[in-house]
Amino acid sequence: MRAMIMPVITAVTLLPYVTAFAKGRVAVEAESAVKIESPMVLVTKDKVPSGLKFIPGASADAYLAIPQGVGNPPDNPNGSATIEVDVPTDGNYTLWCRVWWDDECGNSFTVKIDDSPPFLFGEDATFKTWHWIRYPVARTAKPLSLTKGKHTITFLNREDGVSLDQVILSADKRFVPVDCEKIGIFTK
Ligand SMILES: [Ca+2]
Ligand SMILES: [Ca+2]
Repeated sequence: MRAMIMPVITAVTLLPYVTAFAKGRVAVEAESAVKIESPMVLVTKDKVPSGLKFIPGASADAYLAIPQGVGNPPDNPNGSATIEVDVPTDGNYTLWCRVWWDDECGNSFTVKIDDSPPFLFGEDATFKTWHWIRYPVARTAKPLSLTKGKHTITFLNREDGVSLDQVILSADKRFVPVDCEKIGIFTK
């Protein structure tokens, strides 16, 4: 009898552990944005807005940019992109973005998820190369708590001279994007 009961007890005790380490992520191209407001622009290898130079190495040869010199708040409060994502599971998420920063006055966005209060994204010191950065930065900080289903991520103009290539929301704390990442919804 004892041998038959034990496995049942083990399975029940493991459940909270599994939930706490929920995985899953959604990865999209920034240029899949459903709404792009000037001076945020779409840049593709074949169609580069005047005054801009195409930055090679972007996934799918396309990205979003706020060109250097167009101005930023408070002088120019405009410029945004809204991206829709389908979150695979309820969970605590890290936002990862593949970005290109021109310089220390072009290394951040203001980001909003749905109607959440806006937060500062970026301000790292890696310039003139495509690289991945995350929010929240510290693993101890409060992650983004999201429900399964559709959500919008809005990138707002905070500094000009910034580009955005890919966007990932990941519930897996151990997931770290490397180069151009596969697009899609991953449940493990
Ligand atoms: Ca700038
Ligand atoms: Ca891209």
